[in-house]
Formats: sequence, structure tokens, C-alpha cells
Amino acid sequence: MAVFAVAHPNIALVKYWGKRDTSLNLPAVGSVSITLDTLVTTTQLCLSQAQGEDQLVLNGASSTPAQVKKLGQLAQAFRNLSGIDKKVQVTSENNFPTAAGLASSASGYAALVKALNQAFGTELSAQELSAFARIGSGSAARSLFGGFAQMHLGERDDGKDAIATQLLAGTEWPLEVVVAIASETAKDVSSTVGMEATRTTSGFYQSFIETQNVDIEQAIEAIRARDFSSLADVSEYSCLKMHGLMLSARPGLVYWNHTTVACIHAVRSLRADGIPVFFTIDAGPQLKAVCAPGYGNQVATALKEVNGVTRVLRTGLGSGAHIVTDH
Ligand code: 2P0
Repeated sequence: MAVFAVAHPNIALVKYWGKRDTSLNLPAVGSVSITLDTLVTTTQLCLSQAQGEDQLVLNGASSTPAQVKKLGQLAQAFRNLSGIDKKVQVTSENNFPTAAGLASSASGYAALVKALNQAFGTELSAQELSAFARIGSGSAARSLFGGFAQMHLGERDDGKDAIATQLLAGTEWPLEVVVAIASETAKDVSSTVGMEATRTTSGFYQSFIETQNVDIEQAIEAIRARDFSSLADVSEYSCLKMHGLMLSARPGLVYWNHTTVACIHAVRSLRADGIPVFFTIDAGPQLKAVCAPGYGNQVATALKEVNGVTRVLRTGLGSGAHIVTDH
């Protein structure tokens, strides 16, 4: 029988960039994120008697060897935990562009571990599942939770404490997000490759790691106090610091295009006019404008006018990964 899980992408306000271990995907820094709602990954998973590999179909196409390998690693962990020796067949669909800086891997792996937990009957908690999602993709650990989440750096070598926790439900501070799509094509350099290139070549990497906790503390305080201007300050700072770090790799990693830069200026100009909005940008050209409740319309209208923006996506804050029964 098939199980269905859904998960939403999240975007970091205090950014994760760099790993302390690549095999278990242990982050070099903690991070703080918001989980979105209208962008969705839906994953169907069946247990199968078939021999051979675990199977994955992603957006109607067959998956890459690296994706199949990670699926196999995660499925094996659930086979070991449950004692059920069956392969899995997974079909996963996104309703938004894949691998273009919209965190499709985050929602993808969060939905996958939720589905594995249901199919194998392992009854792991969201925090335990978060550690498994992290093995798939560092940011996926945060998509187990809705609203505002914190990813913990952890200290253990086995990664069991490198997990996310929820800071606040989205309903408690319903920020709005406008995503300005500046390109629909997949990025040239994956986050995983970009992070390792940065760690091994940038002279600023250590300083990025060492200054992270101050930013995390400011973001947590701002979220607890619903202090929009403090959250705006630390989020833009963390975003630009991460992109500065990426630019300082050798060769430099440039994830922006001209539209991204035009959107940054548009957001700053809105804020100068008194609109409570700030930007964040991940490993891709799309700018995400985070707005105080009630300002999404105004910000969407302004970003649509920016030269090069092909369309805008509107979203609020969503729930953590969950099983759906009425699919
Ligand atoms: C983040 N990003 O905190 C940062 C900001 C993109 C820029 O986490 O290698 O897909 O699988 O751990 O999680 C995107 O990278 O990378 C990411 P891996 P992931 O959201």
C-alpha cells in the first residue's frame, strides 16, 4: 500500500554554508529558517518485494546515481530499524522549479523520511527524522518543522544532535514571502560542491564559522519578540555575508544574475519608503522578500515590475512535513 507525505521548502534567514563532515552531512554552523506553505513536494512511497535497487522517480524523470545512492542509504537505515527487508519505490513531485535555489532538496528529503517512517512503522519523532533528513540534505532537517526552525550544529560525531527544532509556529507570526523568479534553470554549481569549494579555498571561511552564533542569537531573540526590524537586519547581514564568502572562493561562486541585484535594490527602496520587507537569497538567483503580515501584495506588485523577473510566487509560513491520508 502506498503512503503519501508532503513537505514544504524552507529558507534560511541565518544561513548554513559549509560542512564539518561530508559523509553524514554535518553542518559547520547552525542556522535559522522559515518553512513556506504554497510550495510543496508530494512523495508517494510503496514497499516492494522486488529485488534490485530502491527506485526513485523525481518530477516524472528517472533520478541521478547520487540521488539513488542517498535513497538507498536512507531506506537501508529504516530497514535496519524496522527489521522489514523490503525495497522502496518512490515517486516525488514538486510544484515549483527544482534545483534552482528554492530548496527542493529540503522539502524532498523531509517528505521522504516522513514517508519512510510511516511505511516501515518506525514511529520516530520529528527530531529523530530531522537527523535522517539531514543526511539527504543539510537544509532538509529544518523542513520537518513548520514556522520558524533552528538547526543545531551538534557536537557528536554520529550526528544525532545535528538536528532541527521548532522556534515558533507560523501562525504565531504569519510573515509573508514573495519569491521573485529570476531564472527557471537549474544552477551550475550544487550547494554541496559549492560548500566544499568554499571551505577549501576561501580565506574568509573560518571567520564566517566563528561569527555565526551571534547572528543566530539575534535572530532567535527577534523571532521571540516579533521584532521585524531586528530580524531584517540580521537576515540581510547573514545573506550578504554568505554571498561574500561564496564570492571569495577560488574560483568565486556567483549565484546571482542581474535581476537578483535589481531585486535587492527594489527591496531596499521599498523599505526606505516604510514597507516592512527584507530580502534573502540562497544558492541560486531567486530573491525571497520576507514581509511583515499584510504587506505581501504591495511587495509582489513592486517585484513584478523589476526588469528580468519572469514571475513571482506568493507564500506564507507553512507546516512541517506530514503524512496525508486523503490523497
Ligand atoms: C541554507 N543553503 O541555509 C543554505 C543557504 C543554500 C544557501 O542549505 O549539501 O541543499 O545537501 O547540505 O542543504 C542549500 O544546501 O546542501 C542550503 P547540502 P543543501 O538554506
